[in-house]
Amino acid sequence: MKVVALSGGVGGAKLAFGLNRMIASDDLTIIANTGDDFCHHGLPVSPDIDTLIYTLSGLNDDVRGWGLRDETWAFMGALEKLGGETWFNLGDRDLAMHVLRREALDKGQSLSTVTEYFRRTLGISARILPMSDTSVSTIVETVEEGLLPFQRYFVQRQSLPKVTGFRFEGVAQALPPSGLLTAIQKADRIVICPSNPFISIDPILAVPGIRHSLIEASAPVIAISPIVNGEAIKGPTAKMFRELGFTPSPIAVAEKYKDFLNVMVIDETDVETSNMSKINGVEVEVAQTIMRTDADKVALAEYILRL
Ligand code: FO1
Repeated sequence: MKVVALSGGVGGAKLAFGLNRMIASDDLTIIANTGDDFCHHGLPVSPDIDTLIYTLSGLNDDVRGWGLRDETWAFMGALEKLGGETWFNLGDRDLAMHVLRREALDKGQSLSTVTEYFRRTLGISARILPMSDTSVSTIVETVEEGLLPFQRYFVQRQSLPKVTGFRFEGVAQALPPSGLLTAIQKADRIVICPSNPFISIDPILAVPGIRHSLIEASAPVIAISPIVNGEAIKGPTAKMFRELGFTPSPIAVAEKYKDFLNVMVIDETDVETSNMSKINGVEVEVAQTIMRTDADKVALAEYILRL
């Protein structure tokens, strides 16, 4: 079965891990958000691609959610002594991927080529495709501090400023890598991972051609709600819904995807929606969507593939 999954970082990568266990071949294509990407200390950081690569290769730090397990931080300590900026942490081991990515991009390779190299080298069977080979930058519109580049908002300001909207700079000129739109057309199943709809999935949908190919796709599109009982499992998703004037719930998530969504999978503990059969015409399916263990990730993936 050919499966395409749209994913952000931590929550999405958990389900991607399960899907990768279930489909041990390149029949699985994961489309990664690159709106969080930025250049830091001269190095190109692609947080969601990094998280997917580390999670699918089993090298990730499960507690932090990003970066490598057993990481050390000597580089950050040395940087601090020299008065460098330390609000964004690059671990000693994590530096290797960033230095190699810098070298590859400087030689003229595309982000998709270097991502393909990393996933093959680390033995990941799924294809991981950046949503675009050209740069797209998420900018957060905030009440207190005006426009903030994504990582300044998310990491430096801990998602505290109140959001009024989002911009995806460069998205009008963005180019999906070769094979991305064909993968959607040929898929038997399309999965929207339980990632933040505003900052992880919307940037992917904004890349020219992607939303349209989801609307036109012959495969069913299945989303997993990142909201359970009015709160996000991790991160600022629920806060963003509230600040933008919506009540955070699977209904609000389904509303965002209504032009292409066929099935919304909600958590069995969600009081408001777990007994609904449809949300605005979208089929509702109920499962255990909270993924604490690897077994949970595989079980949710198996459930989605059986739907
Ligand atoms: N997240 C943090 O909260 N603090 C960090 O210092 C940090 C460093 C970092 C380095 C590499 C990388 O790939 C990701 C990193 N992240 C960090 C995670 C990341 O910035 C966010 O989780 C995502 O952008 C949101 O999906």
